[in-house]
Amino acid sequence: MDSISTSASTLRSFPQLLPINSDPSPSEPSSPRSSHLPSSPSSDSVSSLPSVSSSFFFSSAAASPPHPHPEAEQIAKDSTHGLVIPSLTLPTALRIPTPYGQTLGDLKLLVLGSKDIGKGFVSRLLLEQNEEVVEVGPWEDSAAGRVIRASTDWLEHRDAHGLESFEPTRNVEIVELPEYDSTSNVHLISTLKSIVQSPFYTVSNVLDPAHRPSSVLAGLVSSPLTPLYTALIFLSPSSSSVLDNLIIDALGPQIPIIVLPRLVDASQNAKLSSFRPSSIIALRAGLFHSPETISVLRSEATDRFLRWREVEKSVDDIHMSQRNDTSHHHRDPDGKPWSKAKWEAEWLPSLSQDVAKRLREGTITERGTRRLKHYDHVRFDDSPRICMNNTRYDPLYFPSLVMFSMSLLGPLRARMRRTLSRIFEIASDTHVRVAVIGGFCIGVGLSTMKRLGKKTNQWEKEQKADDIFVDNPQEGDLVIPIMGPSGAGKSTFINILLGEERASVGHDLKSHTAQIHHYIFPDPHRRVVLVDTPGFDDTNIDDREILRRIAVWLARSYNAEMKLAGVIYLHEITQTRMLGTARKNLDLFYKLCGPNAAKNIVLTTTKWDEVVGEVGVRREMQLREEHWKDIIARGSTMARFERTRVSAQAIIKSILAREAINAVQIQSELVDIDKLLAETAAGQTLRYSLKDLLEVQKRMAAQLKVKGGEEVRDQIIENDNRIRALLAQIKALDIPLPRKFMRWLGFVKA
Ligand SMILES: Nc1nc2c(ncn2[C@@H]2O[C@H](COP(=O)(O)OP(=O)(O)O)[C@@H](O)[C@H]2O)c(=O)[nH]1
Ligand SMILES: [Mg+2]
Repeated sequence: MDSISTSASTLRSFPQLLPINSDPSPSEPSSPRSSHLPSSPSSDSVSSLPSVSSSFFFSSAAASPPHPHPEAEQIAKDSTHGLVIPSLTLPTALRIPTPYGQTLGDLKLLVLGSKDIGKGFVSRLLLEQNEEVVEVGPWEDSAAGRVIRASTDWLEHRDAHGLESFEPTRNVEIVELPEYDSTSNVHLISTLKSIVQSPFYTVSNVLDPAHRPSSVLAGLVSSPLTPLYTALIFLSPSSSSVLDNLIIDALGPQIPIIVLPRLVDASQNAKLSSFRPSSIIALRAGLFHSPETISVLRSEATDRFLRWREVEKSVDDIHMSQRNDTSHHHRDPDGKPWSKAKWEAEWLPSLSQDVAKRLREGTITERGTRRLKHYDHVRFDDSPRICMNNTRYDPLYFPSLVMFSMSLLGPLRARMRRTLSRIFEIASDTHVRVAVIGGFCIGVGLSTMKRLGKKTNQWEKEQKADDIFVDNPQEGDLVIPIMGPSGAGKSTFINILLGEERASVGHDLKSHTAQIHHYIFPDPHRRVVLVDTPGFDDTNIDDREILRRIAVWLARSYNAEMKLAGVIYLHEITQTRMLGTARKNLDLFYKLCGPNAAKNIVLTTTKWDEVVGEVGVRREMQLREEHWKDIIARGSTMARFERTRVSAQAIIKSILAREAINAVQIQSELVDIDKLLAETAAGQTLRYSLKDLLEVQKRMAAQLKVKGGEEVRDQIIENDNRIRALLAQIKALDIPLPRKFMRWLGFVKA
């Protein structure tokens, strides 16, 4: 019913709209996507029409009214039918496309919402009374869900007799995905994933697998005719459920998600599109009136696709190497044999998490088979196709058992909810109510008495006696943390800025910077506190402890209402690639700061005196366009520290000119939400990266043991020590089970 009323009301709202040709497979147009539509006639009289438009009357497709009988339709398709007398087939005039509509390109939207949320209104609001839309097709069923296609332009078409006709471009596609409810389970997510990923295979099959992500590739894939879905519009209920969050978690890395109404929970924001309209009207304005918004969405979709492609490629590589350990034919683009160890070092810690996850999923489509499987699809059928979900459901297969158990979680929770509501029913008895209220009051009284002493936040329990902090923190103080890998030049930056050797430089055994030291920068208006932080991967102190020190320092300063003027991130321009340590530091830095702090971040390159010629400039460009791209797009700036006081002062000056912020992500996570350190985004990222490292060390241990002999004995011992240290850190970053349970029940914010 919904579909009928939508089409009907759409038609009503377009008085000039042409009757819709319901033929689902219009013949491929021969002309390019440009329209030379003559000005729309204002009256139906033949004499008032411009001469060129006489061809309208001879067209058989879009410009003719629907034919009541199938036979008639058959005749209509025959071009000789165009020879009927014009006045008898006078059509309504075509709507004139707007210049923007003509250049919009393909817009493919997925709409997802839980049961009862009424998804139909989104497509109605997007298409109705939209001046860019010149034609709306009927609702159709597809494998992905109900689809409606609309056009913002016409295609000029010339048949064998040289007669023109105009066909709708049908370049806007809105797919209503199947609705779900709280009893839906993991199958839903894998189905959604395969829908979102179906065009990924189409694109990936036509690309050279050896070609790594580059700006040229990104530019091509994000063109206006890209087959990728532009965005997923997620209609979330007022209180988002665990399943809603799971969906955002799973699909956020695959497609730009736009949540309506805008999500209140800021912790999910990093996974969403940067286009966050406040209403459907704002969404429509962004999609149909703003070329910038569309290009942002397309490039976000492309980034996600390219990342997916990297993960798939690595998974394939691992499979190839497992199948054929002495792989002669498998070589990396430089012609050297592929080395797993090199690959691991290169992708630690970020990408390898995704690869490891994909390997665990067990749904690998290996390179050879995937080619074969999708070849015919690419060659003969360019329409998106859902990839079959390969998950195995052998009841004795361990992942199946896990999946099965997970599918029970929804009903289990529903059951608990029912039990609780039955308890409430019993409580409606007066006597029981009096007793319950009495008990409740006593409980509240006791806990208030306990809390009256002092409420201790989780982060306060992480403090240690030898932590150093500002003596008398004040509300007006401005903090500038300086972060980056060890040896990036943080201490040198501070010394040169202050004009004296205050911070100890280089690596003495005590690793001076491992403690967090602060220095006051002279400023007449307020106190500016520079914070010298240790980098992750300090030789003497483990990463968890470094995270603890930075996190506690920042939480204390936020708690004391000190503000953040900005954050300086230092990176050596001498680094040839963003590998291992550099990558880990950058990932953790992003998670510590969160996307909302981007405008106050200065990404600074150091050691320019150590690079020659154009090398530094080229690397700087690569940082801007690749590794720092997202954060720069959110407002971060780049600077060079040239080991001079002037260049250091310029950086501080540019930070002090910005509006200070109250808190970066980890500060609000610890102080406002009262999370455990292990629950923060940075804590979780560190845990993942430590686990990946553990895998590498374990594999190394196995290799050393196979090798055997006296000479590797010391190495084995050292390796075992490293494994033990990693296990201890990972354990310290585990979220305790009772706390997990409370989070699951929603008593503690996840
Ligand atoms: N050539 C050169 N060396 C630098 C520069 N900045 C720092 N260094 C050296 O890099 C090493 C590490 O510097 P340090 O400030 O301790 O780095 P931190 O670990 O980030 O505090 C020291 O030996 C510094 O002398 C620079 O701009 N150019
Ligand atoms: Mg230092």
